[in-house]
Amino acid sequence: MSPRKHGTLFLASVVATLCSLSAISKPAEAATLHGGWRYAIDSFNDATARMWVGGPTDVGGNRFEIYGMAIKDDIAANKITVAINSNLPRNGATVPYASGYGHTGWGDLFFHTRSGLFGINFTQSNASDARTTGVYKNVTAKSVSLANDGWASNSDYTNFVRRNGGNPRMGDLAQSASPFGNSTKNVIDSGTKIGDIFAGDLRGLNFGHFGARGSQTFGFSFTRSLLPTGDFVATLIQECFNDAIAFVGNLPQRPRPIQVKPEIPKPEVKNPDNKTPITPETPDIPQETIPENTISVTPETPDIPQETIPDDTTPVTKVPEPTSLLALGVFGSILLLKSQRKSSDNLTGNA
Ligand SMILES: [Ca+2]
Ligand SMILES: [Ca+2]
Ligand SMILES: [Ca+2]
Repeated sequence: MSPRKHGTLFLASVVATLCSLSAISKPAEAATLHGGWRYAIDSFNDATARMWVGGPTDVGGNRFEIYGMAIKDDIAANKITVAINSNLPRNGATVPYASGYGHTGWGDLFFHTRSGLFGINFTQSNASDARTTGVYKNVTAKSVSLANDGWASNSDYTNFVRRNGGNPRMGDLAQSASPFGNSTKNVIDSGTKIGDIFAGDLRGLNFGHFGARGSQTFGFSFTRSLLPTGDFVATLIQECFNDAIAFVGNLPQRPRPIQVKPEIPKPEVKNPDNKTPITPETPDIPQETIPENTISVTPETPDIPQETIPDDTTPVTKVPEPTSLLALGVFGSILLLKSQRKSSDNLTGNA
């Protein structure tokens, strides 16, 4: 692949003069959530750069300085957006080398995951062996550092920065904790392309909130489900190993939609052939029998008149039998007739 692949993919490159709405910057925190983006903030003084052709190497705040990386995980849209804030443009720069000038660009963005190494080539202007920009799986990495007037090892870089007053750091990780160890691996060597990248929507991004003020901010998106869920470390290292950043993150599993359904017993139907039991499909149940919520409601016990409930502890009140009632009625009538006749007799007597 040509080291210069100036293509049409000049995506969403914006200058890092994003309005810093919050005037007060919090101290840099690793992978901090702010406005829907998570940020890994790098050391602001750990980039090395040759000052002129054949000249000495400068440390801190130069054209290679990386300030931060932000990732927005949009689960609903199945999209991940990555943004970088640095002084190095997306397509790199032509810079002084030990002899003459050369083009030094970004390495590829790697995702170190439990399912192996993934790589994202987001610029055609680098020496990646990725044929086109995009997302790659089953990736191996290699170093192109020495070909870019860069460092032979992580420790060479680290020691030089320290000796010159810089604070070497790899974003969320100590410089010595690089997933690539002491190597300067920084681009894809081999892999299988599984998806494309597309223009990133960088709304809400605010590196200035963390004091990151690189002159260049750019970003890109890709389909979230191309990566495995779970913990990851993303690393981005320049071709020369002049600065590097790591982002320690986690991609949570997409939550399943919550289904509110009543529990319906599934009768087990035996297979007449005595083979594996067949679970029948849930039978259609008339709508009115399905309660609205999952909480099963025990129907209230209907009101029962107290007197109809026999109670062993209390004596049962004897109810007169119908024949006795009839006898009482007849006897009463006779008494009434007798008394009426008696009083009638009295009245007659008095008259
Ligand atoms: Ca830096
Ligand atoms: Ca190069
Ligand atoms: Ca760094």
